[in-house]
Amino acid sequence: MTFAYAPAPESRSVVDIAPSYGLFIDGEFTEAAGAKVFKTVSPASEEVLSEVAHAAAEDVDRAVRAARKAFEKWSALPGAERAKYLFRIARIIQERSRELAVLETLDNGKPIRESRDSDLPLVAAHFFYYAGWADKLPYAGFGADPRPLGVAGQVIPWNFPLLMLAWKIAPALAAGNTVVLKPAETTPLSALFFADICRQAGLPKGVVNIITGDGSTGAELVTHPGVDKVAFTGSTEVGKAIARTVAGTDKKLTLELGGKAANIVFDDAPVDQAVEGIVNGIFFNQGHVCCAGSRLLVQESVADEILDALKRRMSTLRVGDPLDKNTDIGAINSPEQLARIRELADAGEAEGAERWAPSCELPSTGYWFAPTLFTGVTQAHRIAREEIFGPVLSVLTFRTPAEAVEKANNTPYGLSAGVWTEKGSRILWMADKLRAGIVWANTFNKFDPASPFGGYKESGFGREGGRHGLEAYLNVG
Ligand code: TXE
Repeated sequence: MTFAYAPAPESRSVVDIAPSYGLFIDGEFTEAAGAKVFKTVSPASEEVLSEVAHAAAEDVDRAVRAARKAFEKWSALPGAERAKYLFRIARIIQERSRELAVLETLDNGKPIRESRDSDLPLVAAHFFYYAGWADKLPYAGFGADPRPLGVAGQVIPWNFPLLMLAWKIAPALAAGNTVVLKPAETTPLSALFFADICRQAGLPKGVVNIITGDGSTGAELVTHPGVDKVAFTGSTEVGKAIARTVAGTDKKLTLELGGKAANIVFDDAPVDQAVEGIVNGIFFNQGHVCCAGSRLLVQESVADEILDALKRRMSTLRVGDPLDKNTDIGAINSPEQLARIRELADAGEAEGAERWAPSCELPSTGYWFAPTLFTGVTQAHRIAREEIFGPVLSVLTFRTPAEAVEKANNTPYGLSAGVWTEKGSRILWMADKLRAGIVWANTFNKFDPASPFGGYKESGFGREGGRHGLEAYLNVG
């Protein structure tokens, strides 16, 4: 699939950020009850970008009621009519992609090259893809009369704010549900711009509602009795807490949680290609990626060669201004996340692993972490077991394919894995043995709206994307 992209954004002047934003409920921006607000900050400059309403419990209730009211008409529309709105939204996203890419980079800290070439095209692609499904539901193997679930309460994280929104909203609307979505507190802006896009597309009032706030707002949303389906992407800890509160209710639930993926390099892998895949696997989006290849498993016989090439490549990575088109690694999204990364990296050193980072000067304001490599890592080390969610790679070695599988699967997570080898039979064998929702072969971090994405074990359950992602918003039968 190819899309026409806007030319490279050069500065933040292409986006007009208002000094304050309200909640988007029933097609209108409104103040929060009690007028509580919070600030959203650029992680690269520490500048306050805007003040955003903090939803109170009564706002959550108002949003759920608006979604419930809108559900009657929205779910009764012919699928082809719902598709028209989704196509319109997709086209507006393309038209406004330059503005949205800059906005996302400002609020999140990710390099503009990534928001422009990866996030925004995928966001539009998801709306196009699910628009195509909306009028085919009765003929797609979901039974003669698949029905939407009702009101979806969706809580998303800060690492891919607009893309996670698209993953959640596009299938929900295509299936005939209405939505109340809460973006993360450090990256609320692109969801609020999306609210404006819904208005621009003429989407009926109440079909999409955006409520901003912290975890308490998220908790109020997922426990609200008027919510029929809960979809959450975030930490495993919060996901488990949500699963406990949803258990015993009639709500449907999908969870997309953490990961500790192995990127497995065999001795026959082309070195340059594998090194690019390793770099992309762990340094894309500063490593704030649930499916990041955060453990490198390299076959012992080529470990030195791969590590030498990897260090040379890491020395060329540019860390700094996310709006600069030449930047490879942008800002860490928040001081809290930076503290988490530092704590785990320090634990790696304290536990005896060897730390290496290229010499690079980090800006004096903002939140930054240099691309970092740990060798001499054992499976007992915290950096081999816990999700770091930052630009930190833990290197382990193996001798046989069976040992690689054993080490790759030795984690409570099971979201993704990568295999680098020229042997097709080995790829198939590994894909069968690896306990991961996605196994990439000779590539990494490849996404497509038609492919289901989701985890085994503590990485969550349910799938987003593809036909499976649609089914998660339907009563089938
Ligand atoms: O996550 P939280 P945080 C992992 C990653 C990271 C760690 C902590 O390892 O270091 O989690 O990140 C909302 N009920 N991932 O603290 O708290 C919250 O407001 C309902 C992996 O940011 O889970 C935000 O909108 N909602 C992950 C969203 O949940 C609640 C992406 C995520 O925040 C809530 C992000 C509650 N009780 C972090 N508490 C991935 N799978 O990609 C918070 N929230």
